[in-house]
Amino acid sequence: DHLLHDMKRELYGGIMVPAHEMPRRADMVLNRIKSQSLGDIVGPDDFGMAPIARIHDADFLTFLETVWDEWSAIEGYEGEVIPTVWPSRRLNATRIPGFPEGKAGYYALSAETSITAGTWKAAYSSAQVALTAQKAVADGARAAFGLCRPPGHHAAADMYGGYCFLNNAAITAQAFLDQGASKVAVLDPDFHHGNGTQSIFYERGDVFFASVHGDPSDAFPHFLGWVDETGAGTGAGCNANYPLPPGAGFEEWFRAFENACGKIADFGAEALVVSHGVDTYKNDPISFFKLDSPDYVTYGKRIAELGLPTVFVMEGGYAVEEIGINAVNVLSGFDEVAG
Ligand code: SP5
Ligand code: ZN
Repeated sequence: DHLLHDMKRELYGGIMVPAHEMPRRADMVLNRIKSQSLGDIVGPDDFGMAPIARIHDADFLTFLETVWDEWSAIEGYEGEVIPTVWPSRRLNATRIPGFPEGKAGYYALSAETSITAGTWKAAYSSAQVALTAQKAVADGARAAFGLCRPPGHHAAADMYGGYCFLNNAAITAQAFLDQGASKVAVLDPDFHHGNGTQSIFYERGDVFFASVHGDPSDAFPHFLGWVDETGAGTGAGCNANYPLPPGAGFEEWFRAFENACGKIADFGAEALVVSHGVDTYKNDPISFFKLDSPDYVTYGKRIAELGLPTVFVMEGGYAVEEIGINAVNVLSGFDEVAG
C-alpha cells in the first residue's frame, strides 16, 4: 500500500523538485533485509482505527481521509493537495475552514508534503505495519522492525507534514501502554527533531521522549527541538532534546545519543520504540550530519544494550542508494548484541 502514496514533487529551495520521500526508499530497505538473515518477513495485520484514534483527533483523521476527494473535485485543482495559507500568529486558528485549501493549511505544518489520491490508504497501512511489529514484540519477540512508509514522527495529534501523516511511533508506544505497560520510551535518532512525538507526549509522565537532531535554528522543523524543552505538567523531565550543529560527526553524535540512552535507562521504561531514521548519513541530500555506514552498526548495538523489548519504525533517510545498508546496519548491530 505504500506505493499508493507517491508525491510527484516537493517545494524545496524555492522550486519544485522530485520528492525526496519516494516509494523506492522502502523497496531498498526491504531488498537489503532480504539479503540478510534477521528473522521472518511478514505483511501487516489490520488493527483497525481504534489504536490510531488513541493518538490522533477525529476531525484530523476525517480530514486525511476525505481531503483528496474534496480537493480533486474542485475545478482547476489538477495537482496534489498542497497548502498555501496557515493560521499564523495574527490569524484565527480557532475556526476550521470548509474549503480544502484552508483546511490543509489548518492541519499542515509545512508545504513540502502533498496529499495524493492514495495517501490515506498508505498512511493507514503504514500505521498497521507499526502495530504489527508492536504485536510481535508484545507477544514475546525481543524486537521487530516496522518498515513504515510514509514515515510518522513529524505528525502530531492534529497536524501533518515533514512527509508524515500518522505518528507511527506514538501509536506504537500508546499500544504498549494500552496493553498494560506503565512506562514506554521513544528514542528518535532521525536527523530531524520528532516534533510530533514530542508534542503528543509532552505533558505525560508515562512516555519518555529523547531526540538527537539537527539544531532547529538550522534544520527542519525549525520551530521545536530545543534543549530547554524538557516536558511539562506530569511530563516534566520526560523529554530530552539534543540539537547538534551542521557538520556534526559520529563522535559528537554518539555522545548525545549515549546521554539519551542513559536517560531512558533511568526512566525505567518497559518497552522501547525507535524512530528509525537514517538521514544522519553523510551523503543525505537534505541533512547535515556526517555519520558513515559502519556507525549505524555501533549505535544499533547500543540500543540493544538497553535490554528492552524494542520496536523500530522506519522514519527518514533520503540517500536512497544507501538507505538499505544504513537502516539494516542498525538492525544487524542490535541483533549482534540481542541475539
Ligand atoms: C521523516 C523526515 O525525515 N522528514 C523530513 C522532512 C524534511 N522536509 C523539509 C526539508 C527542508 C530542507 N531544507 C534545507 C536543505 C539544505 N540543504
Ligand atoms: Zn528526518
